[in-house]
Amino acid sequence: MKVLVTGFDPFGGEKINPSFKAVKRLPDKIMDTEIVKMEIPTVFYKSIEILRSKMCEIQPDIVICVGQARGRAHISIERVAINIDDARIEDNEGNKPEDKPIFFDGENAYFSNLPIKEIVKGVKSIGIPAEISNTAGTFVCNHLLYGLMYYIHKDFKRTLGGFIHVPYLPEQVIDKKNMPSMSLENIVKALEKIIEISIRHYK
Ligand code: PCA
Repeated sequence: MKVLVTGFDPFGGEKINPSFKAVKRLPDKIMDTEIVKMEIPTVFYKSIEILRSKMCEIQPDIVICVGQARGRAHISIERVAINIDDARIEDNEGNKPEDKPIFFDGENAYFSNLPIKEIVKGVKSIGIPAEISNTAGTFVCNHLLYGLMYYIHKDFKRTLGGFIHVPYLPEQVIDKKNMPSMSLENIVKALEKIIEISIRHYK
């Protein structure tokens, strides 16, 4: 069994992105299962293409993508991705699509097929705030989750996939007023728990 876990590079003027910082720190094996880690550029379409080619190469059983969510205090387990790009800021290659469908032949929305409620319970049980989120936004994170679930429906029917949004790290909010953050240690612990629950659910 193999789990692919991705994080994004920094974007929107930030110097770091907690998502890949945390993914990088994950162990190489969890419950005897290989964990493959990968950084994905915060760029529309390129992100999906890179993820898809990695999935073709390693044929993972579970894919968990992770991204930074400004303003959120909890680890959020995304329920759904919608077929729309509507960017508030430019991505890392200057693209700023507005009200554009991601795939013309795709559904309006796809649900994550991870056990999202079990995951929320499990993360809370280790003392870390977690919640279900019913929107991954309309920027590159929603875009990547949409692409992941689109390809799971088309070509990787046995694969479990989902998306986790994580808060800023404390060092990112030093000069931001009333902005929530979470320690890297807790984010890594939460991701380990999420992977463990997903592996157990798959088996
Ligand atoms: N967060 C952005 C894209 C990359 C990331 O880490 C988002 O929420 O769309």
